Amino acid sequence: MSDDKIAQIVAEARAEIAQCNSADQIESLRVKYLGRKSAVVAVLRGLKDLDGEQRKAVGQQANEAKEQIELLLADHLQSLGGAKSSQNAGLDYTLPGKRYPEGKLHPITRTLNEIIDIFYGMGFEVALGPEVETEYYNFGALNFPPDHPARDMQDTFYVGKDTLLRTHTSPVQIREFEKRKPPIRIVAPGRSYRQEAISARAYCVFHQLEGFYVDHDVTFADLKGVLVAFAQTYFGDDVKMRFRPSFFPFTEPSAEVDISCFLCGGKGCRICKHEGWLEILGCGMIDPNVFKSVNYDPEVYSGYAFGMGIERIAMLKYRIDDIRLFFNNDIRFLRQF
Ligand code: 2NL
Repeated sequence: MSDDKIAQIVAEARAEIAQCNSADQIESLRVKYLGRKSAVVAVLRGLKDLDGEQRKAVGQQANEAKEQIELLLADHLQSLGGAKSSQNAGLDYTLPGKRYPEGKLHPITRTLNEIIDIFYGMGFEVALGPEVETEYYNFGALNFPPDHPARDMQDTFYVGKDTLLRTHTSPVQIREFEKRKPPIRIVAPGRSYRQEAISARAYCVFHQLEGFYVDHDVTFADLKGVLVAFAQTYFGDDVKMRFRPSFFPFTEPSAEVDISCFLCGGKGCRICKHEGWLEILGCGMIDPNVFKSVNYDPEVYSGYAFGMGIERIAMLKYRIDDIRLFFNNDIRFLRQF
């Protein structure tokens, strides 16, 4: 077939397509010009009988003709659609879509969610409470003596004579104790505030997750079981755990808890400062005086409680060396999570 012949087919197709006023007509022209029995396809089929040079030239022309006719059909179909319904007027469904920027969770939100999920899976409910608290809920009910240094204005943000920004999430737990009866198994995540000298390790705002379980006959062994399960789920099955005696006003006995360094496996590295251990949380058996503040009989009930700083956990997990990065909202930092 000659160049002229191919050009003529395209011209005929163009004229016929222009006359169409329905999608069905367009479809029958698609069959006529591009279907199995069409002239263009016949040319493409006959290529195998041509010699090298000719095959290349004719093949190229036939393919261009096919593309042109396809385009004419698509364009006309679209103009028909536009006339029929104003909704998709001028819409070209073949254009590439718009890319919308992807949002991300803040690394602290993400860390909190992951930790909450682990405790939720072990039967803990989630409770929230106010960030502005009274001295009683933040300190008094938790067995802080009246002259305890943490109550000092140096350490706590007071917003009134008796009101302050909570320095931990423990008041949420006191409020839950008052509202309900054991057995209670709860985690309380949220923002806390401390008036501290700001540095790479300390900031005036941080996030805490505290948890507790109160029932008959709750023991330190129950606490250990839950914390080991948490640490192995979050940091990896191989992590070991160590409990060091410590002191908190609201628990007795109390312990600080380390995990074996998940980076070096306990051999010693930069992250664990060559100790082989990383401190991740504090815990203990709830002090009888805390039970007395909420009218639970400490002879009837016992319970454990624990608390962890989320920034600290996230810094270990993602190897971040300055806590302030979580609060600057530098998009270059946040994008990495
Ligand atoms: C830490 C240590 C801890 C608790 C928090 C708690 C709460 C109630 C009663 C008893 Cl209502 N205890 N919470 C107990 C032990 C340790 O936190 O290092 N936090 C960052």
